[in-house]
Amino acid sequence: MKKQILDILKTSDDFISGEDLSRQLGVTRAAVWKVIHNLRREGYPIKAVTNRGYRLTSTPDVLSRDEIAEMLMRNNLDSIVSLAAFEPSAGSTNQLARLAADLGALDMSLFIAERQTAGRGRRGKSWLSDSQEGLWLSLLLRPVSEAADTAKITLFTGLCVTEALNRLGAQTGIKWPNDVVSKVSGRKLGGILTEMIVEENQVSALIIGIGINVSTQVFDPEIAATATSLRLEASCDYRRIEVLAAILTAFASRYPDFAAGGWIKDYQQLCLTLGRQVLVIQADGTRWEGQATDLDDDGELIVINQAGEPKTVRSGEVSVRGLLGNS
Ligand code: BT5
Repeated sequence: MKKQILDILKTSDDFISGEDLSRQLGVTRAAVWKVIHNLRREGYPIKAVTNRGYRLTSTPDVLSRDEIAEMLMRNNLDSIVSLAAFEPSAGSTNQLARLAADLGALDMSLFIAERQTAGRGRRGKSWLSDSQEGLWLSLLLRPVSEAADTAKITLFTGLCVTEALNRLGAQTGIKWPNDVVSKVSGRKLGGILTEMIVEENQVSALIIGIGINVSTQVFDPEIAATATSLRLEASCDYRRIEVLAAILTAFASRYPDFAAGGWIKDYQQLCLTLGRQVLVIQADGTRWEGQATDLDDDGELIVINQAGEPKTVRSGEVSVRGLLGNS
């Protein structure tokens, strides 16, 4: 009944009386009132006026199981993606996915938390996400194609996310390998963390974690100088459900071509690192500078060092000069 009442409110331009709702649905007015009360608690701004009834005053930024299920259907994604978990709060959606993988979760299972209390970045770094102001999700993939390693799928996902955000009117690019950054401010809008589950020397699942700051206006001091959100960049409101729809649509439409690799040239177009002076910080702490010129077929970065020699950068961390967010 909740979904029916919500659908009626969403499609009606005027107030609708409790009596009409109770008649249409064949329930008591008290039952209608209870549902309205619960919808308000979920965040739907429903105005109630005596003798007129109820009206949804705006389309709110509500993320719920029902909203996600409906969005998947609307975008013909329901046969591709299955919502495996939606939690008001979780440590990390990648962790939720990992536990579900052990229990046999299927390909394209989606895990979402409205807030994360222990969000993770790469190499033990943290991802600050203890608020409903962003989209925090993980996608579990399996069986894993031959071509899928964590590095490549991370780049691929970065491409899909960036294209999706740009389709929504943002101006974003990718800082190699996994930062989604604003082309305007150079600040970090989102990031991707891919983890691999290996069983008996075989990759049994890949977990792709995606974090996007959507409506944040004030950041934790730790990242205040380097982070940004869709809201801050575009000065307009985005709803998490539309960002989710755009990302899943982009991913689902490109994924069949992932193994063929032709997408690397599209990644290059959006990669803000190419053509820039970069500081390469290797895993052992060694630092050197050079000019990032290209990506090879595996998505590894080619950097010309100061002696003019091309070097392939794989595991070292690259920070890009001239851009903020050199995390
Ligand atoms: C990343 O790591 O950028 C990967 C972020 C992945 C987050 C998603 S959310 C869903 C899923 N569940 C998880 O637990 N994680 C994934 P890295 O490149 O290592 O960047 C981490 C650095 O980004 C931190 O050290 C901070 O400097 C910065 N940072 C942390 N939180 C941020 C935020 N909300 N916005 C912008 N920058 C942030």
